[in-house]
Amino acid sequence: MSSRTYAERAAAHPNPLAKGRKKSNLSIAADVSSKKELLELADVLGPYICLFKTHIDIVDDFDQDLVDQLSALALKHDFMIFEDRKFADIGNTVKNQYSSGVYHIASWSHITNCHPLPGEGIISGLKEVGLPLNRGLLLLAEMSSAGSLATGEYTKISVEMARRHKDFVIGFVAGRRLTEESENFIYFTPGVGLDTTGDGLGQQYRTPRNVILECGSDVIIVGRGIYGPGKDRIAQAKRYREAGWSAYLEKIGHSA
Ligand code: S5P
Repeated sequence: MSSRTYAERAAAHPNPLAKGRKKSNLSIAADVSSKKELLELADVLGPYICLFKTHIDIVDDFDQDLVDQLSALALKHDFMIFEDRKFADIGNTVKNQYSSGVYHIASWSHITNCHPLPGEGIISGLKEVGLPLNRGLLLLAEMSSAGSLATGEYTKISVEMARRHKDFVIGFVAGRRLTEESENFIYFTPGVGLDTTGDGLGQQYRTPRNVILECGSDVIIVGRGIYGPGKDRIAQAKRYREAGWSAYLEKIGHSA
């Protein structure tokens, strides 16, 4: 089995965010609750990741200095920032949520995501804010949790919505590739773990190999598998990076 390389697909994508990668298809899901821990994760794991995913609203002591420092670390280690905001409201509301409030997400987060649930206006609203800033959007076409309603027709229509907004929608959060490679959408898959199959709250884990090689995704998103209780986070980040990257090399037909 052979696929096009990330570099070939990035070169063909109209959104500048799809370009420029290092040899990692690992995103950390940095779900920690203090500024100190978040910045520490970004600095310590920065060398091993292509993307740093945040839930900024779980940080107890958020301030502007946090995003200033995080942005500096993104430059230092060459990763992008993805605020996993999962917008889900009407266009006008998400526009305000994306640009304003406490977090001013659009001002620092290179990528964010939304549920297609409310219909296409959600993309149009976010685009009004994000496009002038060169931001990119991911649609949640599927979810990793048990019993997710984002399946079947919902997933199919999500893809159609993305196709109508290719200037802003750079890809999907999904469990598998849903489009031809020639369409150049990037796939980000959470629910990745090498040691467990679930978390008791509905999360379901699959391996990097399954996600990248068998299901055709591009980026693995890993949280607790890297920094969960008792884990050596650098050792785990290296392990997931290696597992994700060797699956990618196998997919494009190179030996690891
Ligand atoms: O379907 C999804 C979509 C997302 S973005 N399932 C998910 O788990 N996520 C996010 O990925 C979730 O919010 C969390 O930040 C991360 C998974 O974390 P882990 O600790 O289970 O690896």
